[in-house]
Amino acid sequence: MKRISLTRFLVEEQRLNNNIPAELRLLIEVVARACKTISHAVGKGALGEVLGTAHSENVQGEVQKKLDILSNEILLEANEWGGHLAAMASEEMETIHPIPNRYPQGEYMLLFDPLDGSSNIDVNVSIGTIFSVLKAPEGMAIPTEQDFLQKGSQQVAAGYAIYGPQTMLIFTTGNGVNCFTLDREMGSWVLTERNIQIPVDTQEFAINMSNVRHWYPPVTRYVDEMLAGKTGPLNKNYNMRWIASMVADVHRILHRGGIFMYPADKREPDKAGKLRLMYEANPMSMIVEQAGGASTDGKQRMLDIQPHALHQRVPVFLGSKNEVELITRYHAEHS
Ligand code: AHM
Ligand code: MG
Repeated sequence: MKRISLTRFLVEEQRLNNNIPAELRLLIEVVARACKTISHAVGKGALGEVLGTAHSENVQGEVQKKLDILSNEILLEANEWGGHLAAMASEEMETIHPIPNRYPQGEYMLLFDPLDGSSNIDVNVSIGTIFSVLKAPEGMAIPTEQDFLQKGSQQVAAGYAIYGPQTMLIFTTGNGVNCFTLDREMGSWVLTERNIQIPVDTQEFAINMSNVRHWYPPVTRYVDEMLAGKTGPLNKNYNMRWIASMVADVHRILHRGGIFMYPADKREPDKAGKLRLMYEANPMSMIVEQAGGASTDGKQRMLDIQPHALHQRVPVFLGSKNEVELITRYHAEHS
């Protein structure tokens, strides 16, 4: 197999398609390097004394794990000094993190969920890092939280690293989705899949079924129809998978098709669901669309939503195009 490194891929991509400016290339390489460090810490587990809770809460009131905090610090430190960023924002930090003025300011802003799937950390199940890249406002002004509130369609890059049996990096700069595997001996990212495409039809769904009693009618209807199988209205038998790591569930869907759902439910008066628009839904939606899939909040295209808060939550329906269109239609019919 001819080995194409991440660096070579990025340089050639810039040369051929001119869609990865030099600073963005640097940004992706730095994020990839940080993910390698996180992967190393995750891989050590109890031997690195990184498992367990940190006895602190994040801005959403969720208990933080030691690895949540460590991964956040690794990403901040790696990205502060390179001159490619103007500011960062993280699921684990209440407010934005402007680049300290001892370092040069760059033209991009980076958002991340440093370690997604926290409930899986201590049980050795796949977890990941999700990232999203936006352009900073023109001029040299220090970005504010308001500057981050851009629609997902404004993202210039999005990706995730998955820490599973293999460590992989999947990202898009708006020109398809490519996958790199970490060669642990060499310490380098190697291109292992080009232009991933999600099958438009599927017989697999992912949802936390324990919440069934809290769902709204469009979701109950859709899941009931899937469970009815071949003799039901959808005319096929479905299988279910739920890893409880969005990164791992989306990774599976990218490769074999499927629909991932985290709906809003009756427990939350604001009908927002669990997942975060800026750190989870938007980057995953860009990846899924670039792979030929679809993503909505049940009502509209995810990437068209105008954010109103940094830590905003949103219902998520993404994956194989025909299924996402169906559940979105059910929402319209029940409204
Ligand atoms: P996290 O960012 O705190 O880890 O939460 C997000 C995760 C997703 O990865 C996953 O899809 C979901 O929460 C699992 O939720 P549940 O606990 O309801 O299964
Ligand atoms: Mg998360």
